[in-house]
Amino acid sequence: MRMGERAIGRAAFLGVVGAGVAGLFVGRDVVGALGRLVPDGVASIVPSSGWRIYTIGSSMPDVDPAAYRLRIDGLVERPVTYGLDDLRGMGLVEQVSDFHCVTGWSVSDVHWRGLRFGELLDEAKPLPGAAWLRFVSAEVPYDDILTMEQAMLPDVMLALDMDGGPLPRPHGSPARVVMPQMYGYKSVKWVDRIEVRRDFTPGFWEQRGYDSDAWVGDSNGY
Ligand SMILES: Nc1nc2c(c(=O)[nH]1)N[C@H]1C(S)=C(S)[C@@H](COP(=O)(O)O)O[C@H]1N2
Ligand SMILES: [Mo]
Repeated sequence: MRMGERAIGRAAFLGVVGAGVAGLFVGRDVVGALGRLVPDGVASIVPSSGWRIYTIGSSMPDVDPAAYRLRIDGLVERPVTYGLDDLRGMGLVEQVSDFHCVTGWSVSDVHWRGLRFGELLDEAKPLPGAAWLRFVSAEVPYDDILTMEQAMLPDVMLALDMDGGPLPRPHGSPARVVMPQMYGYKSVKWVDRIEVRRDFTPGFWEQRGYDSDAWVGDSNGY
């Protein structure tokens, strides 16, 4: 039963990714893609570091940092919208953590700077019953969801910076979730909306057979 679910899940993941025109840039293609898409300084660092760049579309979102708005709404006292300057004016924290994709690759010691969700939700004030945070990507229809408790764990953040510079576009500029305790599909890139919810709703990969509780080493994608 579990094996069957796992096989279906992995097949679905690979099938959908493979079907995309540019769903996955791997190996040497990463060099070309990043070389085109990120500043030289970053491109020289990223290709050797083991990252695979994922997107579900044929091109990744190109978000103008000046026009970027993050909306926090749903089960909150006060829906709020923040620009990048607003976010950078909050209490940014730094961390070093490992990143694991369910397909089997990992990157160690990634340096992130960003916001803890406690700080980020402070002004919006989640209402009683708020139990889930759904992260909506500018890359429609990618989304994923964490329980409020999971989102408050140490080392979970909305990252704005990575390895000493602003988040590169392929990694989700200008803001992405980082949830190191779970597989990478929980770490939504190009986040432009956080919906505070009472109830669970399955994320993009969860609709395709993956666990919502995607603990590294202990979920159906392992
Ligand atoms: N919007 C969006 N976020 C996403 C994905 C995606 O395809 N689209 N892929 C996820 C998966 S499966 C992984 S492993 C990580 C990969 O992060 P990277 O592309 O920065 O290497 O992003 C996650 N977040
Ligand atoms: Mo992944």
